[in-house]
Amino acid sequence: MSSTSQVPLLSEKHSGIPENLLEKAKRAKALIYDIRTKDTSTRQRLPVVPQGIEKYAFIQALEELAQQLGKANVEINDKLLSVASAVVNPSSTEEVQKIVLWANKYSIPIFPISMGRNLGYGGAAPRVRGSVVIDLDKRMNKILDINPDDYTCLLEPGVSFYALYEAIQAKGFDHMWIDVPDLGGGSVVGNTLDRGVGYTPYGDHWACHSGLEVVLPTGEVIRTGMGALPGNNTWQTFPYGFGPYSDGIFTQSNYGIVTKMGMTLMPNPGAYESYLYTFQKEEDLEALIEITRPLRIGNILENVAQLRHGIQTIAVKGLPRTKYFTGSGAIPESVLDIIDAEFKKIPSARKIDPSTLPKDDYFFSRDRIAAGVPDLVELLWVNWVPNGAHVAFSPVSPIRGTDAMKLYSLGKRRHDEFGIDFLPAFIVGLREMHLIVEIVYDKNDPVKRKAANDCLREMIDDAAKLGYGEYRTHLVLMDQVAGTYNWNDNALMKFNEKLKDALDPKGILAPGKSGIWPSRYRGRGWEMGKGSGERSEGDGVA
Ligand code: EUG
Repeated sequence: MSSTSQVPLLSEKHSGIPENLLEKAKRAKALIYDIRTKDTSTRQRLPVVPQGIEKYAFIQALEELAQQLGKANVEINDKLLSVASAVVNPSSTEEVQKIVLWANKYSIPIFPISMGRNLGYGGAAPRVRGSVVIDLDKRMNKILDINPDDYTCLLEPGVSFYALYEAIQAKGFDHMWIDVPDLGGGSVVGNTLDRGVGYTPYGDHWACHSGLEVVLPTGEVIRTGMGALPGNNTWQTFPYGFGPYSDGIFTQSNYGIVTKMGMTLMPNPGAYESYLYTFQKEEDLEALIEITRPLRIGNILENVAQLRHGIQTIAVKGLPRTKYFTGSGAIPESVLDIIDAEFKKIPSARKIDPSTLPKDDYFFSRDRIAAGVPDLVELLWVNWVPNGAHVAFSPVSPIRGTDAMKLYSLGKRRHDEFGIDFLPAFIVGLREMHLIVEIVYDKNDPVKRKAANDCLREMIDDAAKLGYGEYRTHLVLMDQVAGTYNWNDNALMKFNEKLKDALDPKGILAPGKSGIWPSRYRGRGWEMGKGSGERSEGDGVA
């Protein structure tokens, strides 16, 4: 089979990629396969049955669901995702309701995904083994509305950034921009609900949404904001409606399944310019951040700025570290000196003239992303090592030099301790920045895998001691991260659990997501943290 046939086009499939990115996608894929050391596609496993239900009763329950939704839409999972027992593909909000009612009847954990990409924080796997994945993208991928006067749209979960961009172009609405994250293949709804970020002035996706339709864990359907008023025409233009603003509890949570979301679109500014500056010395980071803060808060820099480390800048070319360094342990400064020497031809910071850059320089990808044009280059740094996988450390701080230095040296120290290359980038929002540190490791090497996990767990605790917390995280780290948000004797988690118990008394929806466990799982050792290793399950359910 050619690699082309494995990369579906957007014209063929809702989850495919735009034609103009095909060559890039093929190259990205080839680079990964190039340095893969073992074929992992042949592993076969029987479905894993969730704790708390007999295998036979479980299979019977799945058959009942297949009768309701059609056999083709309920797939028992005997391969690929070994954590999920089955995948269900609903076509409508009503079918999502049916699945939720079914899960309540049999106390079966369900785990909704939008497109299941989540390449930044871990993919489509559920937290609890044996969960039934509700895959919302296969049959719920409609763009329900694009409004060229209000600059809004209404989306189902299976609409990717690629698809939204192409639909706006196809309608000739070039007076509107969308905002895209680093990788355009993900779901707009999924990314927004995970509070993801992009790089135009509309980069805070959650702040730019307006209106949700949600299936609650007990099967009722609500519309938030103006959506609760029948016959309204303001669902996508006024996000708040009347009364308590409930939208927030459906982000990074397990309180409901969002089946529709409104999103605001940005007016095309007509002209824009991307800047690339280079800086030679790590010690200059503090001053650089101090300079960035007033520029950003004052909106002189009108969008999210990225400050990337030299190694990440090399790594995003997609070639392995062995091209540059063949020793073990972290890459030494002397290797970076090659780049450093290049930069040092200039006395201080230097503004790069884009016309002097090669046509395929990453700058141009960033330039497109800054203008809301989706791309896919960012993840190429996973090729830094063979069978590359990654975990991210994503603490938030104010845009201050001292905070930048504290987080930077904390990360550097732990990376050196574990012999891992340090690939940090500061993503500067409006009044805050996320430090994103990507640990790239060989997923087939248990020693490297453990080092990555241990390093991350240490950094999370180190950061919390200094008052920094993560804005987003992976399934295995959710309990630990949630545990750092423990002010006033864990008052916030107690509140979250109270909401969970009220909204989801059977505890069926995404148990453990964001560290929120339903009552039937609590006190049975389901939490993961330092010392739990790769064990993800507790001792049964009530
Ligand atoms: C990036 C990556 C993230 C994120 C925000 C930005 C960009 C990396 C892995 O997560 O949350 C350069």
